[in-house]
Amino acid sequence: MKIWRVAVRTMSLVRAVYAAPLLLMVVLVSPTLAQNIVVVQKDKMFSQAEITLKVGESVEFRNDDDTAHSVISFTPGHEFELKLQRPGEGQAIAFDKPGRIEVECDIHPKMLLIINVQ
Ligand SMILES: [Cu+2]
Repeated sequence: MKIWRVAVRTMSLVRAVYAAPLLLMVVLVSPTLAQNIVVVQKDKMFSQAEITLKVGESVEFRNDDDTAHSVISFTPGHEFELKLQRPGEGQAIAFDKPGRIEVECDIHPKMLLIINVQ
């Protein structure tokens, strides 16, 4: 019985020794992973009017509406267009240079989102 207990204790120690570097790796790697800010399209509006992110971070657009939306920017130097998003669809886009970007939906002209990339 005593041998069994020692074996169990040893196994726990082995597990802890292996788990510690893994845990440390997760802690060290996490800050370098780009953050994903979520913007929802609902009731023909973006969920936020303005967001701020760092260079390299991305925004995920999720259509929780009952109608399709586009996601498009005509801001000089920051032009982009995501494919038409039907209800339930989502897409992410990363921003790799600083700026103030106006994002619109060309189906619903009142939809506007300002993205500040720092
Ligand atoms: Cu729209």
